[in-house]
Amino acid sequence: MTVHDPLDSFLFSGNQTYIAELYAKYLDDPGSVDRRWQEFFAELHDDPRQLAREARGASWAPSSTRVIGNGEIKPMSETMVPQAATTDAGAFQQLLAQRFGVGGARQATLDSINALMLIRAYRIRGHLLANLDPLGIEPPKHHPELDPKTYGFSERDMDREIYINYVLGLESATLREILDVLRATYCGTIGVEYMHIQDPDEKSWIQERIESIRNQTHFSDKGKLAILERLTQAECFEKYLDRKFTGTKRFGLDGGESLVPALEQIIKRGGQLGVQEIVIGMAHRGRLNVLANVMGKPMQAVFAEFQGASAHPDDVQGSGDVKYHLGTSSDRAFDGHRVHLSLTANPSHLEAVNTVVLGTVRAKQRQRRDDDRDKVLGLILHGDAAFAGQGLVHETFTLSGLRGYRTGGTIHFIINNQIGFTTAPRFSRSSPYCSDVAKAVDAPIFHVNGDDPEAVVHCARIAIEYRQRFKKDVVVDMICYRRFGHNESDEPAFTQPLMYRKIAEHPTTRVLYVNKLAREGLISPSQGEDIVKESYTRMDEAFEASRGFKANKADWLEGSWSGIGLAAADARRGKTGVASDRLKEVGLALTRYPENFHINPKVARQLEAKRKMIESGEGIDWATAEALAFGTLLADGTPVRLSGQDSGRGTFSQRHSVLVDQTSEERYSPLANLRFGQAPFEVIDSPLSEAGVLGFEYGYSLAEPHMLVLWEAQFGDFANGAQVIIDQFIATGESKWLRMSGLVMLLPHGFEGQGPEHSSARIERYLQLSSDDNWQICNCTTPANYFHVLRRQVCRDFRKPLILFTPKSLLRHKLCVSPLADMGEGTTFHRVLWDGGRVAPDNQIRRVVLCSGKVYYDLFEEREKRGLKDVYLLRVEQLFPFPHEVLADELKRFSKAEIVWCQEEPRNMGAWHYMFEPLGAVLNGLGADGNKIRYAGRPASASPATGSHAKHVAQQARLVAEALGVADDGKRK
Ligand SMILES: Cc1ncc(C[n+]2csc(CCOP(=O)(O)OP(=O)(O)O)c2C)c(N)n1
Repeated sequence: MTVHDPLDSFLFSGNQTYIAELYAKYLDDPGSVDRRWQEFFAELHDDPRQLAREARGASWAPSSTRVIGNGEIKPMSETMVPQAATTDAGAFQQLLAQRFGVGGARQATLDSINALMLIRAYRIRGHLLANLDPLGIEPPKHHPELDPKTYGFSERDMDREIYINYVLGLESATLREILDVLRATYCGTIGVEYMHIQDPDEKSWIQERIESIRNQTHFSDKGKLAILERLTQAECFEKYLDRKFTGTKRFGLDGGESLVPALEQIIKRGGQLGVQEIVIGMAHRGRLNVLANVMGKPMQAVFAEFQGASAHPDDVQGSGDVKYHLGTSSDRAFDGHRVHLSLTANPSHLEAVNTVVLGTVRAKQRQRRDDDRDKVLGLILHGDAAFAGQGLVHETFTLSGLRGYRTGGTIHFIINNQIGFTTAPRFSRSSPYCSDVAKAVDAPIFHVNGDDPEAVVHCARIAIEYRQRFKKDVVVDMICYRRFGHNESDEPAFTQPLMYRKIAEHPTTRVLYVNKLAREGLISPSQGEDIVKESYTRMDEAFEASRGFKANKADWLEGSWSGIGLAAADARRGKTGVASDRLKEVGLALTRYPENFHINPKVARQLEAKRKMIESGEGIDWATAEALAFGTLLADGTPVRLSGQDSGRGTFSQRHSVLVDQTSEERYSPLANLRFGQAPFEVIDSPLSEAGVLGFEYGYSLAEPHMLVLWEAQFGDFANGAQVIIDQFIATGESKWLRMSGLVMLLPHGFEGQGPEHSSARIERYLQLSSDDNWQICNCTTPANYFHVLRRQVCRDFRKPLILFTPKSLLRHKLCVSPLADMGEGTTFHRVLWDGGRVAPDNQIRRVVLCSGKVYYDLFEEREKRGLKDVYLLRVEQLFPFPHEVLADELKRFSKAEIVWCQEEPRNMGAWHYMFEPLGAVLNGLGADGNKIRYAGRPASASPATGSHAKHVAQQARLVAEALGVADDGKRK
């Protein structure tokens, strides 16, 4: 159905005078009018509640003033003041008859409805006609829904008075005036998309906020000068760098300078609205400019880094990073409001920093007791190509409204320079705007022409106001251009010759603004030049000071990190054992739930089994050991946060950290109800995302060293989807950016015949990334060691990420249990575990089989079954840092024995390639031949595991037999 059809079929059928009445009925109850009329009114694309609001008139509409197209506000004449704007159809008719005469009422009714439809079309699609592109590459196209002709209006109708009942703040106006208002509001240098928002309050807030002022802030002279000053600083900074360090990569902001006054506005207005801290994430483009001109990083430090100085003092280790990835923090104060700013360090991988920022924001909100989430704000800057292209952007939005992850809305600012390296937008997205993904969460989107700095600042202001009010994400899409190549040594004309010819002729935003202010008589062009000179003088001074500049302090281990230090070179045990009465107290509390709670009978049995374990102090299984680790930390005041897919129950139904009432679905967590005064426990079933959620938890751990923060993969190999977070942040963050993290990654791993996709957590990948003491990689075989390794994370005075391979079948394996005493006072984590069976004296040991993880139990059971006494099993529980001394101590007992490394992973996977060298070195150190380590495991393979269960069983039997040195049929080789 076209917009026009119903007009033909209904309006000209002789029943026109009833339309208003029908319309009012429709507003009250859409079902009360004929289906075809419903369709007709529904074409207005809105919900009845919103229409009713409009029919009543805007809440902000001046009751005694009349606004016309040019924004001028005139007093309404007495005769034009209605009794009250109303939805009552009779009153509406009466009013029209009064104003337009009985004969004119019919036309007036039609005009009103048509005008209303036109207005609504502009609200929805006015942005299509907006002047958004500073280069004017593609002029706005005609759109029929924005053409008055579509609604039956012709040129002749332009000056006829139309009653529109305070929509747009106008009681009545001519079509010409209405169009003027609409074009000023919706088609100027700002195009707003907000009509997709489902929530009526949010939608009408935006509508009122922009329509009441025709979407324009009238800046004071002081405000305009401040904008000019910030623009000038932004432009001169890039030019100065270009002049002093010609050809050096800086990923300049040139063409997008309005970003700087816009960020100032967010900080300033945010401060007025209660924001105390802003966590910023951004990529390369304009980062140096933001560091210097927004974050207040001393210019001499920036210049010194260009001259090769390190960002850190000489005595601080680490590989460092290029200057356009570094983070920093500072305080800014506006009008007495102090706002702490921190720019998160980020890797080259675009958009990867997004959820890291969110996690940090959430942690800081907790630290500041910011329950309303209005004190700490996340602000993420994006490039247009990256925003449209990277899936992590979607994951970022997905987290925005979820329990456990929400941060009260993020401001997204897109520096939309209409190019991604060399690729034009039409080749880099299928959607009309780069920002369209934001519509998935109903975020309002402000497209704004970057050459109108006042409009950009205006949008920034509305964005922060919206965020503070509704605690939801909002997007500013600043359309600008990139004056030079992707970086400063790049030739853009190879691929965009026409665009770059236009850019070459295009004056800078600053020049355009100086001209505008000169036209307004606020400054003379020479005053604009004075501001430029001042800026250069300041930078010259900083440049001079930069020559001898040396960073004297590394910006780490401050704030919530104070008291945390560097790791020592010892066993790093920490005090992880817990007094037995505390263990029992916590253990029994784990089995309690409210009396009237309708627990699932199977879960009740599990809790009962747990109670017996605790009471007897024997047979503590994996999940109970984990709960004891969490519970003892909580009881002693350390909060625990675990997030992952289905982590509350646990993928393998092992955890049940959240009990669900079988009649009401109410949730109860024993770990959150252990004792009065305990620390909070949070377990969150995450959305089905790996990269986004892992990034979030990493970000959380960056801000909060005094909490056990864990992320759990459903199966270990799903972490592949988060590889960028693992490679770019977790493995390297301390080395590149001096940022510690105590994050734990729980990765279910083990070859149990479940096929290629659920067996391997890809141990080899983590081991390959291990160096420089960057993290810890453990694969524990006992619940007690699991208990200790978890507690160790927060019981020492340094933090390192922990990559922990966790079991599946061992969760219910009769041998995989520990006595409570192994968690008691004085007990500790063991990097290497000795043989748990009865074996021959050391000098009679024929073989030492080293292994890690679940295969130990396969080896153990087979050895016991075969009654072998001369094979010793040594478990490497911590693969990295490699436990040289402990292994040397153990292995020196068996000087005559053959050394075997056994693994269930294929030869090209697992720990084999990693182990060979350091284990060989240990053996060489003992006078043995380190090259003679034997391999027992699956042969090399492209896929981690077979899909055939029978084949799996045969392979497993073979590798176990090989390791034990017996034939597969049970005979000794
Ligand atoms: C995930 C990822 N893929 C590829 C790159 C290489 N790369 C660096 S910048 C860039 C273009 C980015 O374009 P856009 O997001 O529009 O930002 P701009 O550089 O134009 O500011 C590309 C492809 C990268 N850094 N990250």
